Amino acid sequence: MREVTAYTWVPDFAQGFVKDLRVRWALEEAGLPYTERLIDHQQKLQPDHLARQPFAQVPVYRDDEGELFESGAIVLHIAEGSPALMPAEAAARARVTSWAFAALNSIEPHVANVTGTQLFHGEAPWAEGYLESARAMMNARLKQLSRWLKGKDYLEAERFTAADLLMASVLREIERDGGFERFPDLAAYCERCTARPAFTRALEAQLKVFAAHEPAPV
Ligand SMILES: N[C@@H](CCC(=O)N[C@@H](CS)C(=O)NCC(=O)O)C(=O)O
Repeated sequence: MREVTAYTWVPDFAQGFVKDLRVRWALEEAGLPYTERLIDHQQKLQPDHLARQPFAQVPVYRDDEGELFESGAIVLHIAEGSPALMPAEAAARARVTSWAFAALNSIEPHVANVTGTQLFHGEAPWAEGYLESARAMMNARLKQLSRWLKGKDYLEAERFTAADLLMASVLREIERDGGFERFPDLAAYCERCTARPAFTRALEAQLKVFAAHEPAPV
């Protein structure tokens, strides 16, 4: 069995971006069926969920081998057993792990500083000044990533891996705010990854849940 814990519903700005999408995408790429365990924003605070995800977040993933949290760890776990997401050779597998950490540790925090400030603190008096420096930091990282990807379709040579899945998941956050204007090559890379049918299926699966749990208008 494979089970993904996700939210019943989130506000519009988050729909299509909740991080269970990464897990759904990995499972779709691997061709592995799964069931959903849906929770709301009260249930995420309850002891039984905190025992599964200490930070009151989603996703959580369960399969016959055990239970995991953190989307990156889950995607790598799924990739371990999936040739669609992970090369066979040991050195190449280790490179995928390097790039997975790079996506989540070297790129995502800078992206989150910008997008989180825009979404949650856009009106704050300090936002404009902070965003200027946060954007500069993010763009410095994106420039380095762009340099690495020059002449490559994917992070490691010819083929899509779990690392591209995570990197594209991070880059999509920038794309929605027009942050790719200076990086058309990264926009093309992100598009190449998210044009995959497995991504479309994963996105549809997430959005279908939200549509089914849309709160009644007040
Ligand atoms: N590092 C975690 C982050 C998970 C995360 O940010 N989850 C969000 C939804 S995308 C969440 O559940 N937020 C609710 C909260 O923090 O209270 C991962 O990648 O799994």
